[in-house]
Amino acid sequence: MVMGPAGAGKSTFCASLITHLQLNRRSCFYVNLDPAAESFEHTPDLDIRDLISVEDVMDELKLGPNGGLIYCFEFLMENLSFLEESLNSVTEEYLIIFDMPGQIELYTHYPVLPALVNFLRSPGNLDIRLCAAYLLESTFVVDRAKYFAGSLSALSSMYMLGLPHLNILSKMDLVKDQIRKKDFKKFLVPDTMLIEEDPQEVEARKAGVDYQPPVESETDALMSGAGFKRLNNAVAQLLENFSMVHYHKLDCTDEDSVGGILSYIDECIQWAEAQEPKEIPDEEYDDEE
Ligand SMILES: Nc1nc2c(ncn2[C@@H]2O[C@H](COP(=O)(O)OP(=O)(O)OP(=O)(O)O)[C@@H](O)[C@H]2O)c(=O)[nH]1
Ligand SMILES: [Mg+2]
Repeated sequence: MVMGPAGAGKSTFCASLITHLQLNRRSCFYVNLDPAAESFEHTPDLDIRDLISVEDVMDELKLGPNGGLIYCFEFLMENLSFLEESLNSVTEEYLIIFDMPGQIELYTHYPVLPALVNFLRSPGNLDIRLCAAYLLESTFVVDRAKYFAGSLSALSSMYMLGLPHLNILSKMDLVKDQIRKKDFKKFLVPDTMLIEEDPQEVEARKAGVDYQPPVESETDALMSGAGFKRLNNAVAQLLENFSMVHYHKLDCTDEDSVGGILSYIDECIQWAEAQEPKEIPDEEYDDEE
């Protein structure tokens, strides 16, 4: 189940994953659960828009995009046979890829996703071995506050869904020339130190030049005051105490990177263990003789 905030690269990752699976002769079943999606590189095998679309909901019920999305998910929960009819016949050989919407409330506090996950994985229903792939843009590391806010959203979705969970920093091609590999390593496990240090001061120290902090406006002064720092530290400490969020790197333009993430997913859902042993056709024995 590919999740994460708006524009994190979920649909692009789904497309790269499908291409990779096809090249490796593996079967996959692509489910679009974003009722506001517009276009796809690979046509979904099952599409929530065939049941309900945000556009229709917004027109008919006069809701905004977020309210419309929540309505669509509630409607899906009342019509689970839509999923059941198609997914029932998908065998264990298939990797089922759910492309999720980017509204963050789905992953932080709204109870509809845990209910959907329970339906998909419970043995009495579809009995799918699920794994969450939570994407966050790697460009967030440039702005520490964004990085920590994103990491908190990842933590809350881990906590809320209780699924095997992979956190992924996407779009690595955008940062790999800007941040050295060694410096990037620090962001793979959120660390309280990261919120305490001033990146410009660190750069200046490395270059051996004197650093003068910029003159602060009144708002800046408030945002860098002792109370604000303590609050930020407490948030960062929360992540460190739970010690649940660490990241894998993903560059969708690099096939090896997509393959690497797939191997983690396979491990989480124990894909290999679920495969039936394949019988070797008789002709192959004849060839060897
Ligand atoms: N450079 C680069 N751009 C990417 C990558 N992945 C996604 N993008 C771009 O980021 C933008 C958003 O990508 P999407 O895949 O639509 O993101 P999404 O998470 O599905 O977005 P929503 O469904 O709207 O929440 C698009 O312009 C993509 O081309 C990547 O690995 N590298
Ligand atoms: Mg998308």
